[in-house]
Amino acid sequence: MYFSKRMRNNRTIIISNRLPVRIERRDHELHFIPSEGGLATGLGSIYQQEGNIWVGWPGFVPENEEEETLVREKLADLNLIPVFLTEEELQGYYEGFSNEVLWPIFHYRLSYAVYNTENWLTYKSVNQKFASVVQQQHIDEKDEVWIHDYQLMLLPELIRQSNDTIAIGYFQHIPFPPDEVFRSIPWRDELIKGLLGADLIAFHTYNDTQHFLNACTHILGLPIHNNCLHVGGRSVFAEVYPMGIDFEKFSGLARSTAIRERATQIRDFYKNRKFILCIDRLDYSKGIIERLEAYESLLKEYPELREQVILYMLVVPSRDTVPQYKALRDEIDRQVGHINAVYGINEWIPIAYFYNSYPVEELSALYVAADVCLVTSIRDGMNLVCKEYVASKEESDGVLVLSELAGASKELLEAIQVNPNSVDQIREALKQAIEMPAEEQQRRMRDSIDIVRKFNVRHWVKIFFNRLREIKLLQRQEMAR
Ligand code: GDG
Repeated sequence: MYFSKRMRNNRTIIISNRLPVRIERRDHELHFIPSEGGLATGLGSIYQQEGNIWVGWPGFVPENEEEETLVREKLADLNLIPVFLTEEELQGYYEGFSNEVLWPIFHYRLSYAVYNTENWLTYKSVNQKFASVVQQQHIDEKDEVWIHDYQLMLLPELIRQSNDTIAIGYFQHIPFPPDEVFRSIPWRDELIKGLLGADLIAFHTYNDTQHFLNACTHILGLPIHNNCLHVGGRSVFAEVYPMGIDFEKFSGLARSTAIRERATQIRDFYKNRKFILCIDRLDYSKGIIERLEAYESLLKEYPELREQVILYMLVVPSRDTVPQYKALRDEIDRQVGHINAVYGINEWIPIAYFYNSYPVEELSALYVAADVCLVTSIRDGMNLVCKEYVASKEESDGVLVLSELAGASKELLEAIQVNPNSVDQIREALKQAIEMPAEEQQRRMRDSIDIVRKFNVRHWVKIFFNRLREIKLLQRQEMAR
């Protein structure tokens, strides 16, 4: 089912690299599994409304045209519009440019960037392909478009070119680096110009927003008034919208009998030892190696803690065809093997390490079971794991040890904050967390819970759209003058 102009007169179009669905081929049949991710939840109430759509790659390369048509039709029933990408396009746009240039540079890892003109050209052509798919949806000047993340930085301007007055918002889920770091990218001017097609450009933190604004003045020489840029007669705003989580979902799961029983089972299995939990995608930005070093240092410096603690580390497979990710995985295997071999005894293995992905119910049970949640990101746009942990702690004690370099540190001020590059700081924070009196745990957690509950993902969506509409109104009034 396609939407025609006649069917309705005002729509919201969400665009992201991935659609909020996973397609699996099992027993010669295709299965469509909705994503449970935070973005899908937050935007669910929007794109599922009749007439609204979500445009993105379905995470699936069809075998033939017939299969492509089938997928297209099935997705249309869910208000999802696919952008099909070939293996070559995925290689150049996603793995090559997005993950080997933008991801490392935006996470301050200059030496990890691999500049390749072919990949840049593919990134451009894939952004163009997204724009064409959006155009085919007959967008109207009254429609609203919300583009997500760094894979689609050129898209705001591409859509703007054929839609002068349409409302376009862009949200970047990862950090924006200082302008001199951003300058390293040979194609930086085009990337900024691409974003400036939007009316509202948003980030998780104040610093990211400032870095972006600095890049606009220092690299493109654009004048700025407060947080407002004037581009081709349009006012473009750069603002801070820290993303929240589906609080009710995580607090509800944590309260349920099934999850509580599962949490008790987990604790029993690990003999009620102090349970330190880490959950991350496999990524060098998450500081996994640094954390392992700190944990080893804890066992070395405080031998009395051996057998008293367990580090439960869940690493979710991600991008492991990119060489740096493969190397990271090997290094984690080596370090975990080393620590378990050197410090472990028959009755106790210091690290329970899983390279896997679990259902959200299991994640929730781990959050409930954990005495400590340890987040050591070297850079992180926000970090939702720590917020999910907080939301799961209304009825059980726990301490959050949080990197000061994760966006969430700007909100969760009651966490024990550490510099993730300091093995000593992480080690001492772990010790403090393990020994923290229950009363202090509860007091600190209560404050964090209040913040995570209030600034939840629905609130985030609501205030973003309110602001986008307000900006549009302002622009229209300016133009009418
Ligand atoms: C990017 C930015 C920013 C993890 N393992 C499993 C699983 N997860 C879920 C978690 C959480 C999400 O994945 C991870 O979110 P993060 O925010 O921690 O990290 P990124 O994936 O790097 O996300 C980040 C975010 O975008 C949002 O703007 O915060 O800074 O890098 O929700 O629960 N979910 C399931 N099984 C798992 O094994 N079901």
